[in-house]
Amino acid sequence: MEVLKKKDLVKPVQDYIASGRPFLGVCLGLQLLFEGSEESSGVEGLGIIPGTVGGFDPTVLKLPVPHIGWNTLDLQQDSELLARVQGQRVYFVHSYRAKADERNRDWVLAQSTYGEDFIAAVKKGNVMACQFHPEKSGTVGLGIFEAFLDPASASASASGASGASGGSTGGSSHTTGLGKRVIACLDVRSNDQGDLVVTKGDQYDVREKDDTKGVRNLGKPVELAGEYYLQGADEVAFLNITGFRDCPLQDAPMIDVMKATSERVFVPLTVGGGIKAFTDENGKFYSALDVAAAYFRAGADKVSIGSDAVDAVLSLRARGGGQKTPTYQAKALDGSTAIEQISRVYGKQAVVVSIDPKRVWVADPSATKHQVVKVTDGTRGPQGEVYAWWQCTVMGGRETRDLGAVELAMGVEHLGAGEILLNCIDKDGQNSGFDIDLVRAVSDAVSIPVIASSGAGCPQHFAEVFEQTHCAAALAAGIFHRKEVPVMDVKKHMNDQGIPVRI
Ligand code: 1PR
Repeated sequence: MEVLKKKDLVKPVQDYIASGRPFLGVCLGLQLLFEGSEESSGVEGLGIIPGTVGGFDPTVLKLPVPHIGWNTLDLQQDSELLARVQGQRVYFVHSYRAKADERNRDWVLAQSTYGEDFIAAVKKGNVMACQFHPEKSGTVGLGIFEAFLDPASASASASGASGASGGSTGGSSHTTGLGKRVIACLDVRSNDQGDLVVTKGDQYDVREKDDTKGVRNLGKPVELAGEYYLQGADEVAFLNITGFRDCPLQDAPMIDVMKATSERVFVPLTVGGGIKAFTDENGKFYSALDVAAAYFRAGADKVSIGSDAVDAVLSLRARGGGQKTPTYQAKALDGSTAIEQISRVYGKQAVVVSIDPKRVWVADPSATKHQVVKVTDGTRGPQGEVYAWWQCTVMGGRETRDLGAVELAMGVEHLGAGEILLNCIDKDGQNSGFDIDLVRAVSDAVSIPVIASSGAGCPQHFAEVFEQTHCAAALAAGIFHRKEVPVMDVKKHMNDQGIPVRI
């Protein structure tokens, strides 16, 4: 609303809608149609639909917030717009939602459920809007835009629609509600010849065993992203693994990768590596928000912050003390961190924090100030230890910090991060399964979604991590790059196990 007001667009938009010409709002484009939102109290919306937008409350829902991922729709009216969506999942990413009531019920085109029912789409006359993102919902979503542009052809094709979704094989899922996500990850860096390549490490070491061959080269980023999209990946993540030492806005190959990818991949894209403030050699300062904004303009949906998040939480703790189980609630936020700045402007759902922890064994929980877990996966430390904590690292595992992964996760949630990408250096590239104890410890400690990462070697590993922890998504790299298992086979296995998933 601030931008619409600044550009004198409030009245023109209201007049356009009143004229009866076709209007399609997406996400905030739906929320703006209401009278206001708890997200910015006192700010008037466009006032087209009666009611106020409220927030999902994780303490009431007992679910992570933001609501991120692929969910099913419950259609309340017949419409060409959503005719082809029946039975398919579409992509949502939001912390605020509008609810149906007696004043706005005639507007409700579809509802969805996330611990409670909320409005997923509205329609009255020629005014339509979706809370979900058609542009990120694969071919199902693109079909919604086609239906908006050409309603007649949409109703004709709907009657014979097979309902195939973007990158799916058209198989049917027997579950409803939010699906667990499967994310394909591309670790990207320049090889010794200076070409940007997808690489993959073993415990973060990306060089071939025979070092004369240099950095492992597994393909081209844009092509591989396109392949995983067609295989049914729910999201694609790019991590510029040497981003911490480059200036991402100067020599900007990752920006070009995002632009090219977003023209052919219609699921959410995350980019990480080097999301931090920097000063170039001419002394010009760029804030982390400038860097993130360049990536969002290039087509990224989320940015992932690694090393800078560790520093941010260490300084938060320095301001408020470093107790064993941190409760950050009382500590003032000063707006100085990248997480706070980016989430204020783009919303917390756009800020992922990537954690790169290493397991540290301890003989006894009293031997460390960090939050310790009794390990259940049968592994033991070198002296037979059964207790461990996971130490945060920075710069791709090159340096450690005196901070545990659970403490970091709680700290970044407090700073305003919307999601956690939880890697594990010990498990990376090992194909022995996710570190279930780590994923459980972190996903139980926060109320934002956690993406389990590192170690996937077969479809059963994905089912295991979803069955044994509260993680919202699982990410893998090597298993897909080595072409051992296509993404859709993982998802079919999950579906066979009764895990909700988009297939
Ligand atoms: O610190 O903000 O510049 O961000 C750097 C980013 O680059 C971080 O997200 C960090 O995780 C990542 N990164 C840095 N070095 C490496 C490396 O591998 N040498 N990659 C690296 C991290 C981990 C996962 C990997 C999973 C799954 N890669 O993303 O894809 O472990 O692998 P698997 O399925 O093959 O086991 P900053």
